[in-house]
Amino acid sequence: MEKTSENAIPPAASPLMLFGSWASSYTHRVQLALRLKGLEYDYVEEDLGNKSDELLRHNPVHKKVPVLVHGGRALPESVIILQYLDDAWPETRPLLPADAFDRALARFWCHFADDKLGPAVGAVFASTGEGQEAAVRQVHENLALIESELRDGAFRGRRFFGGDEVGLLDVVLGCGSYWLAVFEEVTGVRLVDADAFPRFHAWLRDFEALDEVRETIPAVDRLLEYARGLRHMLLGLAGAGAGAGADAPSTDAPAAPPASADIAVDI
Ligand SMILES: N[C@@H](CCC(=O)N[C@@H](CS)C(=O)NCC(=O)O)C(=O)O
Repeated sequence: MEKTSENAIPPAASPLMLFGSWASSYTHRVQLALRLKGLEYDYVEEDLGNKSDELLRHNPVHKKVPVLVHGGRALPESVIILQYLDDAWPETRPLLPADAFDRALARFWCHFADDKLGPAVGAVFASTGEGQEAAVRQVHENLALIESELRDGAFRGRRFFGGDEVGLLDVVLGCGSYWLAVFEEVTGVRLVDADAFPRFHAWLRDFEALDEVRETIPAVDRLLEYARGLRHMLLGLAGAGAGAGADAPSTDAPAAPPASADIAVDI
C-alpha cells in the first residue's frame, strides 16, 4: 500500500497485476470484474501457506488476497477493488448504477453478503450437529431476506441485481454462491431449496450460465476436492479444540476450544 511519488491516479492504461489464489472467491470477484470490463492483467498465484514478500508488502494490514496493483500502486479488499475498477473504467460495463441511492443500496447488500450470509455459509461448512443446524437456520434467514428483496423489495422484477446486466452485487454475491452447491455436496446439507427461494435460485442459475462466470470459476471437481480436504481439516481442528481461518490454520487459534461453527472459512 506504498505511495507513489505524486500519489496521482494511475492512468487507466498502466499495467494491472492481480495477486490471488485459485480457490478464493474474493479473487474470483476481481477476475470476473476484470473480465467483464475486458481489462488485461498479469496474474500472480499466491501460496497462502507461504505468502510472498510482495503480497505482504502490498497488503500489510490483512495479508490476504486479492490485491490489485495498478501502475505500481497496490489496493487490497475485493469490494474496494471492484469499486475502483468501476471508478477508473466507468464506461466499460459499469458495475454500479448511476443513481446515488441505488449505488448505496448495492454497497449495503455487498456488506450483507460479506458480514452475514458468507459467515453463516462458512459456519455450516465448518460444523456438524447442533452447531450446524443453527448455522443452516442462519443461512436460510439470510437467503429469505434476499429472496424478499427480489420478490417485492429493491430488486423486484430484475433478472440480476444490477438489472438486465450483472452489477457489483451480482459479482460479490455470485462469486461465493457457487460454493453453496459445493458445500451442499460435501456436507450433505441442502442450503438453496428452489421452492423456498425461487428467485434467488433462478438468479444463481442465470449468473452461473454467463460465459464470463464460467470462464472465471474453477471446475467443480477441483472445488469439490478442495472443499473435502478443507472440511476434513476444519473438523479435525474443531475436534482438537483449535479454530482458525481456513487458510491460516494456526495463526488465529483461540485459547478456548470453540464451537466448530465459530471457525471462519474465508474462501
Ligand atoms: N475481505 C477480504 C477477504 C479476503 C480473504 O479472506 N482472502 C483469503 C483467501 S479467500 C486469504 O487471503 N486468506 C489468507 C489468510 O487468511 O491468511 C476481501 O474481500 O478481499
